[in-house]
Order: sequence, then structure tokens, then C-alpha cells
Amino acid sequence: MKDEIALLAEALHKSNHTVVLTGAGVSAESGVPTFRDTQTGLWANYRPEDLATPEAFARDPKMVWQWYAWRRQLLATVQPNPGHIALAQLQDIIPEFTLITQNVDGLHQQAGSRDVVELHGNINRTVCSDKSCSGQPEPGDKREPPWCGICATLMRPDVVWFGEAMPELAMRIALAALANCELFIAIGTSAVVYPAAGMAQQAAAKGAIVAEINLQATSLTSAAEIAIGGPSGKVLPALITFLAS
Ligand code: BV8
Ligand code: ZN
Repeated sequence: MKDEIALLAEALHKSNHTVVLTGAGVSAESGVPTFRDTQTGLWANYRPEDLATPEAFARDPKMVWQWYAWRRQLLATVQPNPGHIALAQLQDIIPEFTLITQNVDGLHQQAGSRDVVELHGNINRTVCSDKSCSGQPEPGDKREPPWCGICATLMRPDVVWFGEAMPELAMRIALAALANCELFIAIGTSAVVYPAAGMAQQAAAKGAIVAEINLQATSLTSAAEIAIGGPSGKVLPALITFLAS
């Protein structure tokens, strides 16, 4: 693994603009179950793909709201791990750096990363189900989900569900970064969910070097010039140490 880390450090030194795409694997060492891990406890018999949809919310808003409330409670007990912290340090070491995340947990920002591109939203934000309304719930509204204080529509988590479009600004920033990056690093993502899963190819099509850090092989691994098999919470700090040496 040392050789690949040296190769990635060299590619980072040479790159004038590096894009990193993270997935749930980067938060795994903080104790956050990855998306494809079987749901534990109360949610063991649900597939995330069946809960994170507008149809599920329309059918049973209370159950979907409680799933997110359970995930928020879990997130309130975890901290960014050394992988998140290393990515925040990397932003200050290399010239131009764009961090795109599929994660909705906000742990990159908690670790100090700036201008994080949240492709799938953020579980800690709640919005009115009517996209044109900026209402928030009345304080003390204990209904599950609470109602919008302006239009009395149901509130929902500010995340992108399956079948929903990406946030416009986040997507615009991501596509602009992919169009001129020289190095693209996919970290802790199974590369299953689109459009994020197609970003490595988009970067490669513009001549970028593609690298991957993951515990397991994914559909990106064979296309990656640099593939590092290991936990991001260990590999990323080792990369920072190498860059600083
Ligand atoms: C859209 C927010 C169109 C909610 C999420 C058929 C073919 C292709 C595409 C589709 C298709 N059918 C439908 C689609 C489109 C669909 C899609 O891609 N489906 C998949 C399932 C096939 N995509 C969509 O619907 C998207 N929208 O296409 O809209 C449109 C356009 C215009 C107008 C209207 C509509 C919306 C996708 C966003 C869905 N929302 N999250 C929530 O969180 O509740 S996605 C969800 O999956 C999470 O955000 C998660 O991040 C993401 C991807 O998963 P990963 O992050 O990769 O996590 P995963 O668990 O899968 O993998 C973890 C990896 O980490 C593993 O590889 C593991 O080995 C590794 N790992 C573990 N530990 C470590 C580690 N690596 C390193 N270190 C470790 N320690
Ligand atoms: Zn409203």
C-alpha cells in the first residue's frame, strides 16, 4: 500500500486541480452505518432504497420521518474520523481542491472542510415539502413529521431521494470541477448511485487521472490508475504524512 500512497502523493503534487468524491465509506470509521450495510435494529427489515424515496414518504411520512430521526440521533453521537480530518488538511496543502460528497451527515464540515459540495443534501436540515416555500416548523411542533409554519405542508429532511434531481447549484459546481480537474479520487463509495457514480468517467474523459481508496473493489477499480485497498481513516492520514515529509 505504501507504493500506491507514494504514487497518489506524486499525482497530488502534479495536479493543479484535484476533485475528491466521498461516499458512506468515509464515515464508516466514525460508526455511521454505510448505505449498503444492512440496516440495524428497528430498520433491519428495510432497504434504504425503499425508504429514501418520495413514494415512501407519501405512503408513510411518519415512518420515513422516524427513520431520519433515528439516523440524526445516531449522528449526534459520532465524531469525524481521521479520514475526514485528513481531507480537511489536504484542502490547505494542495492548490485547487473540490470536495464532492454523497454523504448527508455533515461530518466533512465538522472536520473543517470548507465549500463542501453536498450532492445528496444534509440530514441535519429540514425543509418544507413544497420546494417553493421557505417555511420551518413552529417551535415545539412535536408531530412526526412536523408541519410547515407557513403553508402547513409536511416538513421533510433536506436530502435527495431516489428519483429526485440533484440540487442545482451543487451539481453545477461539481460538473465545472469535473470539467477541469487533473486528478479525481473516489473514496469510500460503491459507485452504484448515479449521477455520482458516473463522475469518475466524466473526469477521465477530460484526461484526469482516476484514483480510488476503498476497502473493496468496485466498478471503478479496474479503470483507476491508482487503487488503494484500505480504510480511508488510515490511508488518508498516511497520505498527508507522506505529503508533509
Ligand atoms: C436521479 C440521500 C433523475 C438520502 C441518497 C438504473 C441505472 C442507473 C441509475 C438508475 C437506475 N434506476 C434509477 C436510477 C437513478 C438512481 C440510482 O442511481 N439508483 C441506483 C440505486 C441504481 N439515482 C437517483 O435516483 C438520483 N436521482 O437520478 O434523478 C432526475 C433528473 C432530473 C429530474 C428528476 C429526476 C438520486 C440519487 C440520490 C439518492 N440519495 N442519499 C439518504 O441518505 O437517505 S443515495 C445514498 O447512496 C447515499 O447518499 C450514499 O452516499 C449513496 C451512495 O452510496 P455510497 O456512499 O457509495 O455508500 P455504499 O454503502 O453504497 O458504499 C460504501 C462503500 O464504502 C463501499 O464500497 C465500501 O467498500 C466502502 N467502505 C466501507 N468502509 C470503508 C470503505 N471505504 C474506505 N474505508 C472504509 N473504512
Ligand atoms: Zn411551507
